Amino acid sequence: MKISKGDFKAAIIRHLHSTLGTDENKANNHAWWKATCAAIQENVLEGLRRTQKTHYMNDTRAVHYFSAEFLMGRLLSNNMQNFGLYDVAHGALKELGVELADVLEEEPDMALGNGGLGRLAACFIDSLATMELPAIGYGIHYEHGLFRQEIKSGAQIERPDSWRDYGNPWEICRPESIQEVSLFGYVETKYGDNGGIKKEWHPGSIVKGVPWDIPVVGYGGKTVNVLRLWQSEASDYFNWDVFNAGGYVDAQRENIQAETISKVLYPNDETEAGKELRLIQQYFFCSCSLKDIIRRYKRAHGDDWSRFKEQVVIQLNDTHPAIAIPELMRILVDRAELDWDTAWDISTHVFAYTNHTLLPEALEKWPARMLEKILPRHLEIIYEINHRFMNEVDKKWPGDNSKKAKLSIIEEGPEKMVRMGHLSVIGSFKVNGVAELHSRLVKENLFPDFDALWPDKLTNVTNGITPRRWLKACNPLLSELVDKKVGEDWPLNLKKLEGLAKHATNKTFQKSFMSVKQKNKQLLADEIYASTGIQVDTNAIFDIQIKRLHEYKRQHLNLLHIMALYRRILENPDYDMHPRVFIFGAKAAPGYKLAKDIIFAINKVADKVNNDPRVGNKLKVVFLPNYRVSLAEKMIPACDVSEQISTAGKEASGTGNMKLALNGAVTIGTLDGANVEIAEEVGEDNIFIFGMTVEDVNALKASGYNPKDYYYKDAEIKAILDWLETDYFTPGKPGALVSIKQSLLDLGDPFFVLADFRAYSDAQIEVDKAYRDKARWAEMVIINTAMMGKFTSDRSIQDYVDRVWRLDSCAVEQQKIR
Ligand code: NBG
Repeated sequence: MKISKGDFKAAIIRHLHSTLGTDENKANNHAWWKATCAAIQENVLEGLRRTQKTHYMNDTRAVHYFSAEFLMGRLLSNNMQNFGLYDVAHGALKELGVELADVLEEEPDMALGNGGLGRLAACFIDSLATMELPAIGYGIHYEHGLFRQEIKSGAQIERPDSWRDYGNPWEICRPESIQEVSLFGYVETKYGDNGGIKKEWHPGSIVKGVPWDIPVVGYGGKTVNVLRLWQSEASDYFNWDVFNAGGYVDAQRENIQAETISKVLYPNDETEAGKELRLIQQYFFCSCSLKDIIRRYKRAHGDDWSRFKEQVVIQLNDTHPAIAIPELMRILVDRAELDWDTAWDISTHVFAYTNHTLLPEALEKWPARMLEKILPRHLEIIYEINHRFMNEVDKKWPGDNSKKAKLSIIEEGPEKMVRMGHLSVIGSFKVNGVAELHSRLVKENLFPDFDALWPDKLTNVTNGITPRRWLKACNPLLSELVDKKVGEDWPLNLKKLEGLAKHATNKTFQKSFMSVKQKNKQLLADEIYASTGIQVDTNAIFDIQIKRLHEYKRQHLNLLHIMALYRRILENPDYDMHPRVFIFGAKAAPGYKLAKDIIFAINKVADKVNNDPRVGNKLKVVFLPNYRVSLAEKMIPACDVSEQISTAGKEASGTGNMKLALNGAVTIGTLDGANVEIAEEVGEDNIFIFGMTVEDVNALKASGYNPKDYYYKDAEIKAILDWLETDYFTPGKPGALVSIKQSLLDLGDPFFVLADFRAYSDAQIEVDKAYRDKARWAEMVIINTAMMGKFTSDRSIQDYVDRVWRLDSCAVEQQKIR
């Protein structure tokens, strides 16, 4: 039973009056947004209540997804879609004289993540709720999410993000579930009468974790799970001590320190921060979450720990929450007083770990000294875990000390380091990579000895994306067309899209499909004009690279190719190419100098190209500032060519590649990450694969790669790199772009940009040719959409359920939507 437009209108007005204290005549878009959210939230909260009750009554086993990042984006449109209320709300607001599209724009993105890893977590909790699986997401309630990016004179400037400055209508504070977290201090060893030893941690500081719940509505609106995010506060207990001693100012200072913990998201993507505060953040949310899980378990099972591993599975999203492993051991051994073996048996049946990268700079390691200072008891526990593990290694490889050194959690050296990846593998019952190729490399290169020791532990779960947000909500025109061809249930069963394939050569269908693309391109062109003042022609190829800025993702390879095209046009005004608009969206980590230089270079080349009358409409370059989920939702439906050009072996999976192909873009890419599986699905005729494979890269590395060979051999490469050194793109400032040339020539081109340049350029010529053959292109595009069924996050979640979690779904009774 669904609510009528009239009733929904009444609900919005009711909230305008009694929740917001304003009225129809005074309300601005922000107030309309909040009132609409509040009207939807009525259903959300009813669904949440029913879900929690159902899960409690059925005493369900649940997965707990521990992640330092959840990149949720906006929630209103999604929640409306999931309750089937989108059209009702649209109509209701229209009658009130308000445009839904304008209202949706009022919502700030919830950007509590950096990139792929955080967005994956958001897609996964969407699928978990949709598939009616009992699940809780656990993370940090950052006051400031990922920085807002501004571009000033071509350069990235970081501004604080304040996503909840004017209140967030979705989150619910749960003071009744506050937890306390200990930090610092020392460990006392107590000797019992029976000769037993007991450890007692005397913390030096205690902070409070305040939970905020974000309801996660499944598609269809039946199950509503929660994302529980912890906010740090000074604990009353701690403050009183200082306060009573007359230290009012000191008490305030402690306040600030405690609150610092959840203040900001570290803006580093794929780089370990190595900072004390980061470790404290990690421990803070893990400790709060574990205590929360245990509180819930005890409500049903009291002090009987024997069913804990049956009821609880915890997925560690990368090593960021790895400290949860010794924390659970501490709780079980020191607090619950279980013996070590029983505790370890429980722990190692509860945790599973997902690895998201092979990049060495992203593999977390903490100085043992730092751990000792912040979490002294945990360091002891880690040593004990390691000691017992080393015995196991010795049984398998007797006397082999080099094996031990390789496998040890502790890395010896001038500074003793704790390897969180090793701890995660040892403490988990399953470890997975995020695409077939990546998982193979995890086995072969990252953890080969662990694989030899425990042959069934390492596995693969290829990433996925939620088709609810990444097609249905973000691309209504295409969704409507798809509905007509294959029925309306594809958002729940994405393989249904395969039904489009048989129409791929049908002229009428091609025309409808391409006309949708054209309209989406117009919408993006308007957005580009509004935010940059650049006019682009929608008949041009829209070529898009959107992802964090990183050398391994090779935005600079794209840039060098743009410069090559520019040169070719200048040298030959009749250079034969279909007009193309290269569009970028990317944030660079604030401390990543070369990444910021690449953004600067893209903008400088854009200035020049876009304003050069000799180029005309053939070439345009656009850098859209502040790339984020809501901007992605506008860019992805408009894309013709999807750039997935990382150095083979470096991109664990990629998920943007899936979103773009799903929305009818053709990929130009390397055989890296999930590109490999996308190629398998769409077939080699419907994707442009170029460049070196992992094996080629390894061989070239082994034989000694010298980028200068390519520089001297290929006149075009030489000309482009030399161009970077002049002041052509930065008038009056020669050398402003030279760091890129230096990294490619003098610093050895660590990501093989020059080695792949010619193959890339050749593949782009093929793309150009294919696009000009309208029928061929339309067919390719349709096949891409049709064959993306594998990449729904529902399939990923089903794989986790089958291979890792062993979880049953639990039906929640449908509510009457109001
Ligand atoms: C990223 C990988 C991506 C992958 C996402 C999600 C990290 C550490 N890794 O390739 O680089 O798609 O994780 O798995 O953010």
